[in-house]
Formats: sequence, structure tokens, C-alpha cells
Amino acid sequence: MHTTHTIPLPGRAPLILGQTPLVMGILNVTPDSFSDGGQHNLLDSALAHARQMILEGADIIDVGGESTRPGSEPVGVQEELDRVMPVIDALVADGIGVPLSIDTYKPLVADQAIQAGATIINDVHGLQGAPQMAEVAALHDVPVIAMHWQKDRDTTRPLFDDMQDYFTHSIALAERAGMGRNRLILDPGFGFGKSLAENYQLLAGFLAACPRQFPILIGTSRKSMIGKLLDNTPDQRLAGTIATTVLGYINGGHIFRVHDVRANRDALRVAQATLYGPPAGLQAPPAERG
Ligand code: 8Y4
Repeated sequence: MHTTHTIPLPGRAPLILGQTPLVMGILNVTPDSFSDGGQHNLLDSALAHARQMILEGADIIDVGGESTRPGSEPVGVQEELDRVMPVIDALVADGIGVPLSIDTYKPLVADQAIQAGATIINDVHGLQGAPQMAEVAALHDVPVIAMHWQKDRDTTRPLFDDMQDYFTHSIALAERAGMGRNRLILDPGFGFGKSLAENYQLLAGFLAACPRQFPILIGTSRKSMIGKLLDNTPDQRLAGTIATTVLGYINGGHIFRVHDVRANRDALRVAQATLYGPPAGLQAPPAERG
């Protein structure tokens, strides 16, 4: 059911992607929710949030300094660095046990974050925003999450054809830079330039929109594809999110980028036991069954 992949990470254990789903916790380091906008509050609460997600069982922490929400302003390189670098430095100084990914489409931010200890690039422009991005990844030998986000798409063309071409281009850029195709994770980019119907077609069959034999990341957490259906606000979307996470797993996804780590992780463990059986250590002998 799930393809298996071992992706090396510099200086730490490789990512093992297959039957066991991985949970990526979302760490937004953006002042949106801070009335005073103080850098200190921002740093402290980001660190507390990261530590909480690790306690809840996050396998990866995704650190982002620019909001991609509709209506939010792009930030400059220096502002983005000022937000994310203190967080990465502090988490690395903590000796956190899980890999950090840097959510950025800016090669300079990716380069600095990796030098500070991040080991994965999460690029919402799928290596197609800046030619240097694949070079930074190749230089440091880190994997890249290449997300599909095709701006002003030709909507007369089937989405899945568009996505196949887009990912084929991302793969070519990775190979040209010498990072190799076994360092790529593909991501359908839920909510990015897609209609409500397309988002659900994608959830039902994203493997058909992706070239074969790549691991897949699913990012649906609290998104408007859930809110439009349920007519609710982001903080009311956990049940809807869990449905998308479990369906995404059953349909072949490997990594799940979520806000609510514990709840999604629990749901994914139940889904994994259903597809592949419970972990061997939990199989009581027949006499003890109850
Ligand atoms: C509430 C909160 C509602 C946040 C919507 C949102 C993806 C991603 C984003 C994704 C990968 C978001 C950075 C959008 N989505 N990266 N980033 N995949 N790889 N919206 O799907 O979370 S930001």
C-alpha cells in the first residue's frame, strides 16, 4: 500500500517513510497573533509551542517565518531571518530529538537555517521559485519537500495533468542541481490555487497526480477546504482535519503537516493498525485475550 523510502539527513538518523506515518508539527513564527509584535514574546511562545508538539509526538517540526495565508504580506529576507533563526538556534541548543524543516521559498533563508541545524527544506514553490534553491539543497545534501502551487493555472486543463508536469519540472531541477531524485518529497499543495472540488478530488486520488515512487506529504490541517464544507472557523476544524489525515494516509501519504499533533498522531496510529496490524509488541497471546 505505501511505498517505502529511506532519506538520509545530515548528521542524524535518516527519515524512514513507509507504513508508519510521520507527523510534522506546524510552528508559525509570525507576529499575526501578537498584539504588541514584540520579538521576545514571539520567540518564547514559539519555543514553548515547539516543545509542546515534541512532547505530543511530533516527528518533524516545520519552522516558518512568513504566513502564506490569503491576504498576508510577504516579508523580506532579513525580517524572515530575524523571526526564524533565534527559534532554530534555541531548539538546536535544546538538543531536540527531531529534525527541523525550514518552511521558506527563499534560498538565503534556507541556507542560513540549514547552517544553524535545520535538515529539511519545505518549499511551497516546489524548487521553481528561485534557481538557487536546488543548489542550496545539493550543497548541504538535505531533502526538499516540493509543493505544487501553480499560479494562474489554465483551468481548462485537468488539474492532475498540470500537477504531473509541474512535479516533472521539480524533479528535473533537483537532478540538474545534483541533489538527486531520492532527496525529494512531493506535496499536492492542498488549498493552493485549487477549487473546493479539486481539493477533494486530490484527497481521493493524489497518487495519480504525482510521478511514481516518491514519498508524499499531505498538508490539509485546518484549511478552508474543511471550513467551507463545515462552515466553521480554523479552531473548529480538528474533526474535519482528522478525516483528511486518515484518508490521506489510506490513499498513500507518508508525512502529515498538522497543527494538532496528538490528535492526528492517535488517529494515524489507529489507521496504521487497521491497514497493517497492531505493533508486534502489543499482540497478547490468545489465552490472555479479553
Ligand atoms: C489555518 C491555518 C488555515 C493555516 C489554513 C492555514 C502547506 C505548507 C502551508 C502545505 C507544505 C496553511 C507552508 C497554509 N501549507 N507546506 N505550508 N504543504 N509542504 N494554511 O500544504 O497552513 S501554509
